[in-house]
Amino acid sequence: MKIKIALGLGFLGVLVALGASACDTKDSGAGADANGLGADAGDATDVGDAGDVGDAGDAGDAEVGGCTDHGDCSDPEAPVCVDGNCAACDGEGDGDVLCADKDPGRPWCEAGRCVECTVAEDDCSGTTPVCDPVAGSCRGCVSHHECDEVGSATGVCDWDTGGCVDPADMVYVDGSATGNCSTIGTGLTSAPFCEIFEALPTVMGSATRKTVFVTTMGAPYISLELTGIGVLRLVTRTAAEIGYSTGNIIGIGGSTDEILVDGFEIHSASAQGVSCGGGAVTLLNNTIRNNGNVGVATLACQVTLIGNLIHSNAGVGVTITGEPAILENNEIHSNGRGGVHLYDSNFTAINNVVYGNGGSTLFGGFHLAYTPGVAVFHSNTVVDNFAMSGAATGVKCDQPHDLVNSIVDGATGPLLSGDCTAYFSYIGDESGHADGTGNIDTSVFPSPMLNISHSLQAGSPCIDSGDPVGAPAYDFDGDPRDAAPDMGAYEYAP
Ligand SMILES: [Ca+2]
Repeated sequence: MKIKIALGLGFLGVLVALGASACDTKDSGAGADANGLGADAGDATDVGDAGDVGDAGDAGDAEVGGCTDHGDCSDPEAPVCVDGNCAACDGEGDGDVLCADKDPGRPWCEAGRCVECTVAEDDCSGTTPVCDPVAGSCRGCVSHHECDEVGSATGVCDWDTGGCVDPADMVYVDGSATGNCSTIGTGLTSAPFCEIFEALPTVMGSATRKTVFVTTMGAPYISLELTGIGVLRLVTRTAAEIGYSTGNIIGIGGSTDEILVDGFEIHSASAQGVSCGGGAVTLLNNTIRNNGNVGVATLACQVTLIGNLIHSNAGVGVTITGEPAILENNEIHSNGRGGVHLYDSNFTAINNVVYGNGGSTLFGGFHLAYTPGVAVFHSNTVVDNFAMSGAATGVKCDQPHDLVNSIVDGATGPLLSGDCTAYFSYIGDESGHADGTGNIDTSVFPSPMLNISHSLQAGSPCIDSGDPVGAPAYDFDGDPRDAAPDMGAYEYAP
């Protein structure tokens, strides 16, 4: 109520009309109030109620409009009908009883609103275990930490369902010197396996996705061949390392494999960090670095990359060929042969920060080598990449591609080449591409004004200059974007 009161009499007037309109519609029985907010202004009874509404500004009085039952009260801040007025549920009587009477699905009174759940009541479960305090409703988890908060026994969020993983679907690996692991362990926390490969036979062929949870990695790991495992979730919350392979570190290749790898540091292979030749792979929140060839290389494998740091690989950071790819919120930098190569693949690339990639190479940041289908390039920041003379340091478009709400900049160019068209973007030079609508004129604004992290400085021309249509709800950091989204991966926060 405080917020609405602060908005002043004009807004209260709207609330009055809303209450009166609902009441009149119900009374008439015809549902014929087609005129909306102003239609009932002449109703003397409702105007009389408006006097009560004016009192809402007084401390402790939350009544905001006439009603005959709870169903007349559509404002979530005044959801129940008390003494003929819609009111907050915590004013008079037992608020929980009032709310349950109105809607058994929202039976709790919390801060004046009727809600499905409260954090204190711990009444969310299953695939919606988290009570969202803003919405007052149960939702799926979005982090492992949230599973801790709701008292999950495993502390692992199931990204497929939104639920926290059931203990029965966990297989533990703990190779710490002080641990109690065994090569013939059971995978329970009381008898974990020492190494990942020892745990794999217990999950192979499972109809449901089992979780192999790594607390501490044992002996220095060489490589992990996961082809033919089936559905598997491989998780660590301690950034356990997998590295030093003489080939690829993680290999996936079975057409029915669905492998999710979450939270690891995957590094120092002589070949690829992660290689997938079939099925599907999801990489979440991993660091993939310093491998001798490509960081993530896939062929005919469905790929989802979210929240990864992919850097300092000798080859390209990410090479995807032939199957749909989703790349969101990744930081991809300092890879020797370029940042991201998408070849003959439908793709969605959103909120990625791509910098310092390439050298004497055919491209720097992105190479979009693709037959048009689904192609979304939105809200990416691609800066300070390198390429051979005449090649695009930013984005190379082999076919027509739209770059939207993005920043492409750098000291060497051309920044774009081929058939790129920019919309609502900052492109640091005017050559090598077509201009759609909404772009920033770089002769007027010679710099996008980025911090070292590539977020936006105060006063950047990219602030509030993106297209709201199709903009992602969140930015690189997971912070919500406002109604006037910024160009690039970051939404500016003062
Ligand atoms: Ca903004």
